[in-house]
Amino acid sequence: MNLWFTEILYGFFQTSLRVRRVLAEEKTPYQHIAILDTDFFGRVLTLDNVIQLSERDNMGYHEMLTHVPMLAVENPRRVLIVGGGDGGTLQQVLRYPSVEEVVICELDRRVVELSREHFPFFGDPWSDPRVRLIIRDAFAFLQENPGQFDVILSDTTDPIGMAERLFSDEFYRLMVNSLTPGGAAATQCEQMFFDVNLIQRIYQTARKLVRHPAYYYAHVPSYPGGVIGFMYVSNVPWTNGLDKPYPPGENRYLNPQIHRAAFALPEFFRRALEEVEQAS
Ligand code: SPD
Repeated sequence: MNLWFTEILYGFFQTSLRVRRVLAEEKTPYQHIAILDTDFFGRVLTLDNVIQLSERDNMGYHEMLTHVPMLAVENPRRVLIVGGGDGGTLQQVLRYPSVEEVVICELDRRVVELSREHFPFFGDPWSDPRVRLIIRDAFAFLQENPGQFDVILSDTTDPIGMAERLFSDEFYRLMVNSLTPGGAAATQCEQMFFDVNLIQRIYQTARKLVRHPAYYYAHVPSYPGGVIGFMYVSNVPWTNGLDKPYPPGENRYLNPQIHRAAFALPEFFRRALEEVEQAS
């Protein structure tokens, strides 16, 4: 069999993975979900034909999205995950003994159910009594929960279709409004080579909302161009997390050197963000 999955997220670039077997495939009211068994990358989740995670390299994404804000905040107790129905971010959040509750606000129940069945490497975080799964739109949930969360992690798909709103100024405003004083958020914030304008716009928004926004990134070879970035959004600087001990359990991507280096931006992109700073 010579079956390939091809993602064309950007019109000028494609990624292909060789597929051994299609483990699950279905169309829900929200999206097309597929779980593939692939060569090298292992099990892969795609939503609307875009790779969300692979068994091989998801740790760069999930550890960096989670631990950078979690470590910056003193004893995070209540955490909100927006999206994240695959359970990868949830697994990382639950490593913190200080966490009393994790609310996960996911629109599509089938992402949770299929991921739970096919991704045993996330260790079934759903069975932890601290987890509260809410199947609904994150906007409405944020509106109803101001000042509630020490950490918010926006673990979303790309800004296409229904997810576009999760990259809007209004979403960032609501998210910051739902943080406790001293809280921190991190969002999936795309690719510095391909999405400069989008990231500049979000950085500008974040600068109006908090004192210490910052962009950082991780290597994830199965994503377009092999990198993905995050926006750190907080009144507490990310450097607060640098000397903190990691939570129990094993990191496979993050270490103290990577933590610092993730914020060191290539010159073309550092200048793009500097332009935003100078314009406001
Ligand atoms: N272009 C790919 C971006 C994928 C972001 N979502 C990842 C979800 C993993 N929990």
